[in-house]
Amino acid sequence: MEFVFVGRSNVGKSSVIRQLTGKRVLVGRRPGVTRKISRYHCGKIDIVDMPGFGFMAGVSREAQEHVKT
Ligand SMILES: Nc1nc2c(ncn2[C@@H]2O[C@H](COP(=O)(O)OP(=O)(O)O)[C@@H](O)[C@H]2O)c(=O)[nH]1
Ligand SMILES: [Mg+2]
Repeated sequence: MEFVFVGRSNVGKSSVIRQLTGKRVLVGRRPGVTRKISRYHCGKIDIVDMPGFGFMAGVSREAQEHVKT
């Protein structure tokens, strides 16, 4: 089974995944910390962390377009 966390940037997706899994999930105060799809194996469940939709601080326009794609 797979749970995919999607939503706007900086709303706490990665923080929730960190709490749920106890793994070292990268979280940050600025939007745009999660830029790649990350998969965390938890027994029979896979939790997937996605980059957020919307503004990313300090990320080039080109890189933002890449994330969106
Ligand atoms: N006040 C408050 N801040 C939170 C909460 N959850 C996460 N944050 C903070 O929101 C910021 C963004 O969190 P992050 O998990 O990286 O968001 P993501 O971009 O959706 O993955 C970080 O500074 C977190 O510490 C919460 O429940 N309450
Ligand atoms: Mg994140």
